[in-house]
Amino acid sequence: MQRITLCLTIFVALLVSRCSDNSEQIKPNVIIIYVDDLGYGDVGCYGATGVKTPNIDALAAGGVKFSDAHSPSSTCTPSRYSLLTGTFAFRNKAVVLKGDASLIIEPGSQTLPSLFSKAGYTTAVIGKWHLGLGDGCINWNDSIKPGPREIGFDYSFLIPATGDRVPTVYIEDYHVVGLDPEDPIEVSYISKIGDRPTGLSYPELLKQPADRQHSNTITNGISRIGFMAGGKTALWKDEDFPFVLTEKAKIFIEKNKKNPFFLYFSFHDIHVPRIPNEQFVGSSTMGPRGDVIAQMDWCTGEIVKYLEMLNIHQKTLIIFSSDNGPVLNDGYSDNCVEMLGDHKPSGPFRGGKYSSFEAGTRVPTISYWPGKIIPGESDALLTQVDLLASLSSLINVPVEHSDSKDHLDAWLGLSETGRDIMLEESYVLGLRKGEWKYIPGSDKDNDWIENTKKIESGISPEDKLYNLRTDPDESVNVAEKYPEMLIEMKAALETILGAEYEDNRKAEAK
Ligand code: NG6
Ligand code: CA
Repeated sequence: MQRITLCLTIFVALLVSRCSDNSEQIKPNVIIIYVDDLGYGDVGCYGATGVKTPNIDALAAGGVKFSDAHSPSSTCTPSRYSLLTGTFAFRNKAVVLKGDASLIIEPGSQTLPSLFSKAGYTTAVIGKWHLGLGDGCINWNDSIKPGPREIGFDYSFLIPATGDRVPTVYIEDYHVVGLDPEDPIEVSYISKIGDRPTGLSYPELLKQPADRQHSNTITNGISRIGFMAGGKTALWKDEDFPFVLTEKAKIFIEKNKKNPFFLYFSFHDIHVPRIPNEQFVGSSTMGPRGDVIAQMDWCTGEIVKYLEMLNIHQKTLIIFSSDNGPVLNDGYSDNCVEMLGDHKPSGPFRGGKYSSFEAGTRVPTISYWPGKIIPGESDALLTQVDLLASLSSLINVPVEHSDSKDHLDAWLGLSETGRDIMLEESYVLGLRKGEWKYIPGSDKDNDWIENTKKIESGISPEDKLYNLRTDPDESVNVAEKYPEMLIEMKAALETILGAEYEDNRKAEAK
């Protein structure tokens, strides 16, 4: 009798586990934790020395840590465009947007959130947006649309563009949070409006000195790009970002703990202005830039702990990554250069944000799904452009897409085979094929990146070919030594770009 009971118990347990396996396989929650401007070497498990990131390190230890995973582009808007649409940014000429730009994703088009919706998920974006809002002329005091809701998100709580651009207010679904109708918001990226002081006229009011471009309207003691009037009761406090955004994420998770959800949790950190909450001031040896890394690590840990508390961590796939590589001085004087010490934001790679060298797009990337993903490391060549096809395959709404490819097995650490050929977008395009990297010659101006940002841009007239296996920091151009490989890479890039790209380029040059 005892034996029969035992066998029955095992049988039922197996059945339950298979059923739950199946349902989990089809509908795990998915959270993309998207950090802004986080470099390859900026977290502990990737070699950071000036700051500790125990929560991210724990994700890497319990998940798959990727060594060759890439953001689609070396700047924000193009990367986010590609992440959400699965389409290369050059196809839509996506560039870093002003804070009053229109939505650059076609309403109703196929996007990551719309695919999740199709699979029965509740979807949300919380944090930095920077993909434009409205369809021409935004009235910040009215219903702001089209926006995230029109491209598949059920809920949105946004920093509309970046922390350094006006308007410095949150937008929840269609409306500015806390707006007093008697004090309407006006925004201009052309000329000064309203009577708020600017950084140029009142530098003594600033928490951090700024360059000319970041010296327009001051809000919360920080001068921004662009001018803004009104909206006094709605202004954000930069120091509150970690708490406000994490709280909104927790509320969304709690509300949806019983249904499958997709959360695109997009941090302001570690973009400029880097204004850590007092709780994190001094938590690194690198000043504000290190402190906001610690802050961002804390936010990551809060989400993981919350999933565990709700006991849904084993039903949740987390993908942690960044939208582009690192930058030090990006407009504000926050001592990031002086206090860097031996910390290497780009890790062993060359370049950084804005650059076509590897550090422009090669970013810390971790997949974490306790009980499902077997912890380990992977050298698979991956790009976030593929998350559209890969995650849609995970939730069983597979798509055929010309740019986004299904590499789900690699993203889950089940295979080391990622991309054969991979595009890296920046001010010029780069191409990877296995250990080879090609950067076409270009006559574009590189002065702004090289001299103002002090980042090696990768832009120069000659074609460049590197072998990353023997030369990971792209220091020896072997284009002349391997002419056949150069021809092969050129042809591969032309195939991706297509005739239309070349026609546009010629038309622009005229
Ligand atoms: C640049 C800003 C920079 C940053 C960047 C966008 C300068 C002089 N200004 O125009 O501070 O806001 O846009 O960064 O570089 S991103 O991460 O959103 O792409
Ligand atoms: Ca960025």
